[in-house]
Amino acid sequence: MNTLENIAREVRNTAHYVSDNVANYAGASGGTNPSGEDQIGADVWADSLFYDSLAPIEGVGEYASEERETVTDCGDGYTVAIDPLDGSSNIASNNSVGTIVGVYDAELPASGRELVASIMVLYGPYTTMTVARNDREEVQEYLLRDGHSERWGQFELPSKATVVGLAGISSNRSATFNAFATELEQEMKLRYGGATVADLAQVLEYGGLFGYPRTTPNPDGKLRVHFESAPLAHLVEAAGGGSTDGTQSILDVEPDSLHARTPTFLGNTDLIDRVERTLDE
Ligand code: FDP
Repeated sequence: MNTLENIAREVRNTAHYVSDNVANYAGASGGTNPSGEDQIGADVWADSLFYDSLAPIEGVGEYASEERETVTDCGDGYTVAIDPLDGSSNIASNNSVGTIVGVYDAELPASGRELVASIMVLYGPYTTMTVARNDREEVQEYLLRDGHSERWGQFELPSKATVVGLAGISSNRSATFNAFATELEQEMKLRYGGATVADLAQVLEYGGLFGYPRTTPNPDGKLRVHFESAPLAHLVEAAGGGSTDGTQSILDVEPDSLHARTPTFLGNTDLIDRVERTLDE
């Protein structure tokens, strides 16, 4: 089994465990993550589970996590960058959360062009894992249940766009962006929950656009390039969609630090073009 298969297998095994046990950590509080945000106990717990399963894999050279200040050296090979529990502020209200994994053939900081694989796990009413690998043609979706995974079919973004989910309080967004958001909400159904993986899953299933723009509190956007934006852009682009930071594919964003952020838009390519035309004005 090669390294990418071992990584996918360990993500799957750990995701089963997270899915079965996350309720035990729902109310637990944690510290502060390297981006200065409150962690809940589940963030720290999930990070240590994924570290224990991914760092020992032969061919994994570095483990980087949204929950850790620095990269941990663990041998020679790929850098695994992970958001162990994306959208964890949704746990208190018992809404969906996810895990995002990017496998880079480079040390960080690195652009998404160095990604060789991306994985997204969605802990919803049931748990799914979606995998894009540069050595595979198709994006594969798996259903995780009863301790094993079943292939669920290949993933391709629907050509018709029907849902839109845009983050941020409108008074914290630009007037240009708000006018664009109103336009989109007249054309498509609003689907926004506040966990990137879950919101993106709507777009992957129904076609549309997910976006976290620049806001007053987060002038560079909120999502982190290495842990969220680039791996998800890699996955969406492999599924036939597009990504942009407003001017270029997110895969071309060159982060200057481990926890760098970027405005993030993911979805159907015609909508990504419209985002770029609008934000360029
Ligand atoms: P969370 O802080 O709950 O972990 O970047 C993490 C993230 O969730 C994304 O999953 C989500 O899209 C976004 O932050 C939501 O943030 P706000 O509710 O602060 O806008």
